[in-house]
Amino acid sequence: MNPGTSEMQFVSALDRVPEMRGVLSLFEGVCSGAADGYARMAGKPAATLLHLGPGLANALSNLHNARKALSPVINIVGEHSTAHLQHDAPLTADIEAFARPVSGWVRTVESASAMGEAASATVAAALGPPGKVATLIVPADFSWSEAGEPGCRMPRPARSLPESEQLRGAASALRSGQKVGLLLGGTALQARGLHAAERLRAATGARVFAHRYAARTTRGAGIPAVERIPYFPENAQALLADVERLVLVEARPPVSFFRYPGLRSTLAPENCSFDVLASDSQDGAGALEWLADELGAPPTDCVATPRPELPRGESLTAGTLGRAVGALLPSGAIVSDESVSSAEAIWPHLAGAAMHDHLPVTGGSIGQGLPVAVGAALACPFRKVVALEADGSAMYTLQALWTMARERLDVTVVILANRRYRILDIEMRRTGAGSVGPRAEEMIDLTDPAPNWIKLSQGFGVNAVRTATADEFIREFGAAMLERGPRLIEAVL
Ligand SMILES: Cc1ncc(C[n+]2csc(CCOP(=O)(O)OP(=O)(O)O)c2C)c(N)n1
Repeated sequence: MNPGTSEMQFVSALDRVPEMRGVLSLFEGVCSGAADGYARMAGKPAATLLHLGPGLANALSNLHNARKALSPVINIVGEHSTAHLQHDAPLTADIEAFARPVSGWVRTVESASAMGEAASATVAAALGPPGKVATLIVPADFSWSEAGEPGCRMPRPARSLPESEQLRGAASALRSGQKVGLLLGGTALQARGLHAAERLRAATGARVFAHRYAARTTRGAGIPAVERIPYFPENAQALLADVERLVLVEARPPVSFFRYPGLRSTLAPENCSFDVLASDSQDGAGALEWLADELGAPPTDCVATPRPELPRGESLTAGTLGRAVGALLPSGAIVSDESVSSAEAIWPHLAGAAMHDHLPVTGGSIGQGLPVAVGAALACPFRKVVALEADGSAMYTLQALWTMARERLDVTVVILANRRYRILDIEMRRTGAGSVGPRAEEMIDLTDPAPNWIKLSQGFGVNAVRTATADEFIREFGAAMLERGPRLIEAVL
């Protein structure tokens, strides 16, 4: 939360309602990203408390990411007192208009007596399925007026299995003799769905792909590996080139992040047909299990990807860093991944790591990784959280470090310090925008001055070290995995 005058009753109530844990963030984009991270790991919503239109506006970017993640998130946004709105006071804004594009549900409470029912309705809207961003706008005077009864407790609805027509359609796709791929997204990318998909792969030869921007993927030892759709469309189209039929499991037909001159947006071959096994509100894992049983696919032994070798004596690159993280990550870790241009070099090495959950940026809006790490650590206090953070992206919401220190969260932040918006070098070439002259270079370069991550981190109360070789990184990251509490490791790439 990041409260203001119109939310004072709410803040005061924290001392009378011990069931509600208030966590202060120093920027609203941290609140919204943390609520997303919490939802991805806990499977139930956290709430943000935001101050009027401007507070909500600061939270929008990570609410956009939360919407793409299908995370259940509740925003409680204070509004001026009803009698004050007519005066267009400084903080007056059209809060509903700010909320609508990122919210699946918006409501301004109509009266003090409606507060309880409105709160319950907000929780129900957020839960879905699929999860939604649900925004409740609360005029200040309703918080100081006599209210009605508290709302009812809202049950978490179970996802239902798809209709039998959908299930049978997918079964006939897998029996068709065509080259079939399964594209998994949403909740299907956790252990149950992945094991069922592996049975289908082993029994039918179908390939198993992971939607790139799904909220949470379980990976590592004991979890069947899947092929993740690559970032660049040429690579993605090459991976999918042989697929004749794609069975969608809580996923949509895949598209590239951007369109480039001379390339198409869609990633599956143009003549590929699609079968929807489960929509994003249905039980994809249950549907995969049904399908595996229907096709008589026996249980499989999971072929383990070997743990990567420690890159001793090597230089520090995204690849060697990925190997070190893959080798040293403890079982049950949570990886918040905002590694941007380093992602492709790191990703394969984490397949051989101990079992962990991987949380990517879901909506392309950078500044998400540190807040998501905060939320994941709040949801899972006994699991190690590692944030792999490109240095440019980390700057957007670095106030998250202060919340990590304040709440003593068990988060290790790894700053991938290439001191550049490196992906933009690549995109400049790919879009055919032209060469990078000295003025353009200034829009991509982060060396003049280079942000001092050690001082920034220490300034927020998080211990920090700089590492410039693979050996130094192995030492510091290894130590961080054995101790609890927040710390930051700058990896100079
Ligand atoms: C909110 C937002 N602003 C701007 C961008 C455009 N953008 C994409 S990546 C990037 C910089 C990436 O730099 P960094 O995080 O250091 O990663 P690197 O490319 O160096 O790996 C920018 C500015 C974006 N995606 N989202």
